[in-house]
Amino acid sequence: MTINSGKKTSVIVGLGGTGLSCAKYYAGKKQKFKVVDSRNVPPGLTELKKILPEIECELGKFNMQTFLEAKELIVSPGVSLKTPEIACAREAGVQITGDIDIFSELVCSPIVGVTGSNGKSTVVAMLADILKKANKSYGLGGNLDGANFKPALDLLAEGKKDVYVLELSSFQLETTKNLSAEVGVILNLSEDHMDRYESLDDYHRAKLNIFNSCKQLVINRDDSRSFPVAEIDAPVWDFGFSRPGVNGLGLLEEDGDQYLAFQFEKIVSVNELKIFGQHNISNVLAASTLAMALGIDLKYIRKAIREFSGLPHRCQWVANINGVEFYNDSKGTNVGATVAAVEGLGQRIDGHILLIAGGVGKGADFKPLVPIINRWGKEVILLGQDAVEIATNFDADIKTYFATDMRDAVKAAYDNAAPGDAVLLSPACASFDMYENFQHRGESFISSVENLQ
Ligand code: UMA
Ligand code: ADP
Repeated sequence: MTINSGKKTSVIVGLGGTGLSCAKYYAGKKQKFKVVDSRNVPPGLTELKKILPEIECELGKFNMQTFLEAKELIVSPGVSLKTPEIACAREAGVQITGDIDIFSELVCSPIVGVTGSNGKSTVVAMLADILKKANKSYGLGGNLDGANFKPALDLLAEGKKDVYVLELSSFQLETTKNLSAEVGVILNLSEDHMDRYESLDDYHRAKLNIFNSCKQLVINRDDSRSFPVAEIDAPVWDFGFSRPGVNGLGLLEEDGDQYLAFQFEKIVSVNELKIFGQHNISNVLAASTLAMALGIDLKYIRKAIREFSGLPHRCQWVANINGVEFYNDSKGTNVGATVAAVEGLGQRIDGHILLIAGGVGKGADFKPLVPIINRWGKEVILLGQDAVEIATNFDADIKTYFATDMRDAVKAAYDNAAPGDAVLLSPACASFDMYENFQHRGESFISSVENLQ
């Protein structure tokens, strides 16, 4: 392989999925680069050695000199810009970028950028279904996981698409200075990743990069943190639970029924949706508003949202055993998500909720769980690293149980449940103290439920 000459080298920081996608892209461009990762054996190493054996890798503790001498740093989302080597390089004038800015500069088709604390994967999946119904080709990537894992730059190998739909995390947005999306949205904002950010404002600041050079905006009327903070000269669409306005979607009441509507036009009745909970109504409104901003006809939106049955591990129904329902919300990895899941399910069932929670709390404040557990809960079953810290928040009359593992947690919940109650796994925490990822945790819950039968 021929490498451009020139003294300075681009440095790809991180060799996970993102780093690997950047390496493939830079190699294709024949651009000089090296890869660094603070892990001794990063996940992308085997693949990199196979496809690009000549690329220099520095593994283990970061070397300050490498960062200071770089032409530019392409930083992976898992690495904070506050990492001392990156902060010093930035101070010294080294350019910092990320895969999303590189991607957005390359593609000509419209990009839809979706961020927010919760609901991103659900909304992008629903939007993809709408685009499919409308016969639009699309690329779906970014902060998706599991079977849908697709770093943005890997979308380039799939050929040109009519639209690109990117799920974007605050980590990715830290390095995204010029997304130039056709339409961007912050779905909602509540605490997450407080082990990486100094404050909610710090986290919010990263999210706001979604609106950089945006051509159209979507805002959530019910969450002022979804609004841009600077004046942006672009059309604004909105969604929320109140009646829809001129450029917005919302809910209309008629004869005791609730309808999702655009202006005065009803789209579907809430009863027709297959997914439940206020949070999911908000997600449907968001996906529909994004589609409208793209000029998609309402008939396609209507068809897709009626059929959408939700993603696995998000308030997913698992079983009914002797009148006790079991729901897997393993993707509830922060407090806001668990609050939404408990409220959504609490309103739906006759009995009470036995909540299985716990794991890595990421520095969160668990207090917002207290009122919803007081209102809808019967027992909280805790497991994982931050189980004790979570338990200290609850009122004395809330029954808590410390489980040794998932099987124990599920059995304990079932033993105390009565017909009409629901056992809900919605951990409010990350999973990596006990599991490979949230899918693995959800599967462990499902197999523990099967084990009861
Ligand atoms: N890491 C190091 N040293 C390094 C580089 C990374 O210790 O030098 C660690 C990080 O701290 C992190 C892990 O390695 O814990 C992975 O980091 P990465 O940047 O290599 O991750 P990728 O494999 O590139 O995956 C990233 C996103 N991961 C993170 O932001 C942690 C994936 O989102 C995303 O799908 C992928 O890019 C493609 O765009 C996952 C995620 O957990 C699903 N996201 C968080 C979330 O949703 O809450 C934000
Ligand atoms: P993300 O991709 O942002 O993590 P998901 O669509 O995967 O979002 O949903 C993750 C979890 O967040 C769900 O399991 C549910 O508990 C909760 N959730 C989903 N949508 C919302 C929303 N709009 N508001 C609050 N919580 C939500």
